[in-house]
Amino acid sequence: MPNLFDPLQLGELALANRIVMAPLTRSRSKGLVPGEMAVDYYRQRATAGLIISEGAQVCAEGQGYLDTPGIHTPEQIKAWRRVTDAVHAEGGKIAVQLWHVGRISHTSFQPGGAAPVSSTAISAGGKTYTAEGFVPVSAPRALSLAEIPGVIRAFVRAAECAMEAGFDAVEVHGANGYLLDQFMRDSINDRSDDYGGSIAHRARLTLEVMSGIATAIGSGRTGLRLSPVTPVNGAGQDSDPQALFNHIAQQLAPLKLAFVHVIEGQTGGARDIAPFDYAAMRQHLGGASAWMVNNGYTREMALKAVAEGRADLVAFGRDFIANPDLVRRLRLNAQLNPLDRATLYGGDAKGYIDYPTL
Ligand code: 8OZ
Repeated sequence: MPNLFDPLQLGELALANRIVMAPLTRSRSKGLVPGEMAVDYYRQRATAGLIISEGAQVCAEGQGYLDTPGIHTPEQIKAWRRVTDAVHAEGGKIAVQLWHVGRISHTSFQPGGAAPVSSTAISAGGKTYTAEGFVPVSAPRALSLAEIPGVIRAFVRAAECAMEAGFDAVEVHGANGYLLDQFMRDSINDRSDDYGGSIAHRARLTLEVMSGIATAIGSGRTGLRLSPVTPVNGAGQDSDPQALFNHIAQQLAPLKLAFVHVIEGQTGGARDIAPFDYAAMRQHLGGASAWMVNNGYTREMALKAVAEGRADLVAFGRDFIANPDLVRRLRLNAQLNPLDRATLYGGDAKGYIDYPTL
């Protein structure tokens, strides 16, 4: 029987176990560059089978929150190299999450104070955190057809920057109502060109990004995160998420990505927010990629999901923030440190690199 604590060959990566540190925004990157504390933070968590970094914007337009790191400038590559070297020195593996927020942004983050870009000109509603505190997200501008190749190029270039920075892999952020999700869902995408309308058209940008990256850096170092039914960030619900994500899985199969990472239910919330058959979606992948699951997994749930073959890997978010030695604690069935929510975003070492190990 497969075991959560056993090694796994994930595409090109030999992982020590199947426990993944989920991508987690921490908003501590002053000047949009990961700092000295980030080196310690990730090093402390290097016993994860795989670390997936916090979302890193693939271009300036991809930023939507204060102090999130980028992965598109020489300075950012250099800073991330310190992080990947530290994780590798501990024997760990680390992927960077490639992020474009689309309309979940504010003009104060955008080059020239321009409107954020999206599939649509309709606002997501809700707020984002800026230098001035929480403010409503800005009204977006719909990308023109001619601009779409530039978005794909930004993702591919960022993946190349990630390889230069020493990352073992990349995870494309296709979840949680950000840019790629803004194209996939008909609850957001109101286009009438080749990137809107039918399921095939709405899936197209995500699939072109994945294909472009797999060609550039190798499919065995490429993964994708999806969240078929989360309503966060004004995403609502697609009219037929099962058909949409079955199609995406089927189209991904020939790419043979290292992994597909699925958030089950509402991100950070109810696992049963809406009906969705994840096993059916996985079947459309036809075993082409490892299947990574996430959202509120306990030790018991994770052990069972892997043993029963329902998942190849399990990603833990909040537990990894509060427990740098989470893998050891899960092995020993030891108690977990509680999460301090007040120190999740921004701030200093407190709640970042001072959680105790056993
Ligand atoms: C929390 C705060 C800001 C961003 C996501 C990247 O939900 C995020 C995020 C989470 O995927």
